[in-house]
Amino acid sequence: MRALITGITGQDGGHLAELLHEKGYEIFGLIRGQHNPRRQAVEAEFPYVTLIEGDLADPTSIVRAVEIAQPDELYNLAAISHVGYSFKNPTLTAEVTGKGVLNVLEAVRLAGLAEKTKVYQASTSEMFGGLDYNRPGRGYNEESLFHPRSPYGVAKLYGHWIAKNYRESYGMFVSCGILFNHEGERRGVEFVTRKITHAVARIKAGLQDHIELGDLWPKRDWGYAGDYVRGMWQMVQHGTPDDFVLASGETHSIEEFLDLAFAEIGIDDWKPYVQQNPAFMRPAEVDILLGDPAKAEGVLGWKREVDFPGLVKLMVAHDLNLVGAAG
Ligand code: NAP
Ligand code: F7E
Repeated sequence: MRALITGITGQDGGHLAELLHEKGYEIFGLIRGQHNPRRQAVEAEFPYVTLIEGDLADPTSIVRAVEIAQPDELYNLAAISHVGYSFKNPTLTAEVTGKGVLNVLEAVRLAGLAEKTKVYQASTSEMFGGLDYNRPGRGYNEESLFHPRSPYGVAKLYGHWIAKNYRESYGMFVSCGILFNHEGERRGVEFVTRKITHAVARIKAGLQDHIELGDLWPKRDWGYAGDYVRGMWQMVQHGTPDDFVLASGETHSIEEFLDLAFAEIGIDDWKPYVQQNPAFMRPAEVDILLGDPAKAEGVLGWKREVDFPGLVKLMVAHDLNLVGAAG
């Protein structure tokens, strides 16, 4: 089996490359930029991945990548994925995170692979927006209304609908995973969970004395990325293309994340170590996200293995090792 992963340098790209390698796939990864600073790290960690230069905003480069890879499965994970950044670069976000999906789907068609290549599209819980919390206590599912609250969420919603449109119009196998937040040791330090665990480790090591964050009350449905890429693969192996929510079914505030992360280094009261900085607040916030993964669990047999405390523990342990403060 041959797979093409866009977003190979990202968190999910790394976990998925590992999973597909274990399963014996020949893996191709799309990498952007003349001199991508993450290239060396990817080459070192995943020597079995063949890198192909291309940019989601450049349609011809995607056609070329698809022609080279001739993939049985294409996982479209590339995106401008940071919600805060998308407010500052909304046009670029629309081009890459939104229209980039169209470029991928068209590339598959233009390469004559519409019947062969199964496509996975990385949709997101940010499409729900948290305002229309219409299933209290149970969480959003595949039937819930969308109300995105950021340029990122709006761009992803375009990607989601164009993916469904190609499924319906051309009979292509295109499945959309509506994934709630998933984190882990590969998460970028610009996201709140990793920012916290990295800072906690550095505080333990005496390398910094506080952390600056934005709003602490928003709640997220956090899971472990390794569990979620397994769900992506299961969606693509399913007999028919469809949409699936992957979520933990629990929601926790950033304050709760701080409680557990600081407890790992023996600090019960984190307040003296946290300062609020408006620079990390967003023009519109998603207050609460909670997902209902019943369909994925029932139809695909998907099950997460890492729970919320386990996630915080593994991230802090990883970062303590990273900064040399373990033990
Ligand atoms: P990530 O770590 O931010 O990775 C994003 C990837 O996209 C990076 O490899 C980046 O490459 C690549 N990329 C950005 N712009 C590109 C462009 N113009 N052309 C080609 N590649 C480009 O994201 P992630 O957490 O792995 O998430 C994977 C996907 O799932 C994303 O689409 C994200 O929006 C979506 N998603 C994530 C979550 C989550 O909680 N993690 C939840 C729901 C959905 P560079 O190295 O070149 O920057
Ligand atoms: O923010 C708040 C922030 O940036 C989580 C992406 O993978 O998941 C991710 O999007 C919450 C928000 O993730 C800081 O305002 C407070 O309420 O870690 P985040 P996100 O926005 O939920 C979804 C599902 C995706 O699809 C996205 O691609 O934390 N927050 N203080 C902060 N957030 C950040 N980044 N930095 C802070 O200092």
